[in-house]
Amino acid sequence: MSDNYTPQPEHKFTFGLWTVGNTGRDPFGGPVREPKSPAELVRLLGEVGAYGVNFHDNDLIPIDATPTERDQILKEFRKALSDTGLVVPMATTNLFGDPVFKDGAFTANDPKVRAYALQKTMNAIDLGVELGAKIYVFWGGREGTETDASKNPVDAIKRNREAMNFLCEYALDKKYDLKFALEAKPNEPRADIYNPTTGHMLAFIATLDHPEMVGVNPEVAHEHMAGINFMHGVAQAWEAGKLFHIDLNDQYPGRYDQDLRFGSRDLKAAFFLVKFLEDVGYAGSRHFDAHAYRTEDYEGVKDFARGCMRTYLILKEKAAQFSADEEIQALLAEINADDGSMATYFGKYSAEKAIALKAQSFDRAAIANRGLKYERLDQLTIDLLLGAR
Ligand code: GLT
Ligand code: MN
Ligand code: MN
Repeated sequence: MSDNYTPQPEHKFTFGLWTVGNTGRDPFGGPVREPKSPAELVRLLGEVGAYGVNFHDNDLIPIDATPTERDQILKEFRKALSDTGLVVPMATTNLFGDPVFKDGAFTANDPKVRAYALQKTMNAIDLGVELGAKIYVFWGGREGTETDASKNPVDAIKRNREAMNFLCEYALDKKYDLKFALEAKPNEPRADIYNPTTGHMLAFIATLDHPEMVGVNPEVAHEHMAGINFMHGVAQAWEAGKLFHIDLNDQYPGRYDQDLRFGSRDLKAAFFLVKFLEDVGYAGSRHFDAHAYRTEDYEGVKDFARGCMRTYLILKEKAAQFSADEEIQALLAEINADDGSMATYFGKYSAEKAIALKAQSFDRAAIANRGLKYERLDQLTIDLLLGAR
């Protein structure tokens, strides 16, 4: 049965192989689910109605696979894609799992590690493009420190920049139709990670040789770990033309990286995020970078995946309801009322404007006396979210 909450291809819901393939291992305990092959995971995603699947090079091809094993895995993966109709919109490199990356990849102090990271990424880009990826994510989970005695952060920034410039040139040289999306995270697995927030990433991108082909991949959990408003960061990326991809999940602030089901922790923040993405017409993947609770078997993993998409679609409906709600809209119109009397002072600077504005008198007390009705507006939003309107 199909309803408003049934995922459709146009919703662009995607999952990483590492998300539904997560076996529940954590720092305190081993796996609780048997691993599934990439092809099996594609079929699971097909069953729950996802549009696409993303992967790290080594989610698909183990780091030590032989060429024959590689061919066999790829054959089964392609077959599963064509049987289910799933596509591969994004790919990425695992630059954090292998012990060689214990001091980072592009920012490691050992030049052999830095060179190997570039080589591994070029190969992984080839693999991703071969399977159709148009977005390539860089999450530098190990690009950080435990002790700042080990590395000058300016060196780390320069090494990171050099690597990104090299890889942009590689993609251009190969004539790949590919854009890069940089994903920030403040900490974990390193004690501190460089470029810890989406805002830092945006500033870093502006310093690259090919900023036009590099954007961001903000993740809800990562900005919540930093205790900041995720939607504001997303909006800033969007306004700068840099929202190339998004990782949706949920997270309590101030804790380890929880990667909870989308909307399961802070529904109100999730609502304003969905509302933003839908209002501006964000056309990229809605990628769920989360995993099922460790308590679950694979039926629970499907419940988790279905839940992510269902919550998104319910919130999308709530966003439309917000825009159509007469009382809410009347309040917004009142709050944003503008009699035009100040228009002459805005826009581009001129000396005349500055003189006129300096001569203008303002009744501060009268202006400040006006109540802004945000309490009522917020409660109407809450009523709407709780189904009381
Ligand atoms: C890892 C991390 C995610 C990144 C993935 C891409 S891997 O699971 O926690 O946030 O998006 O490298
Ligand atoms: Mn992520
Ligand atoms: Mn995460």
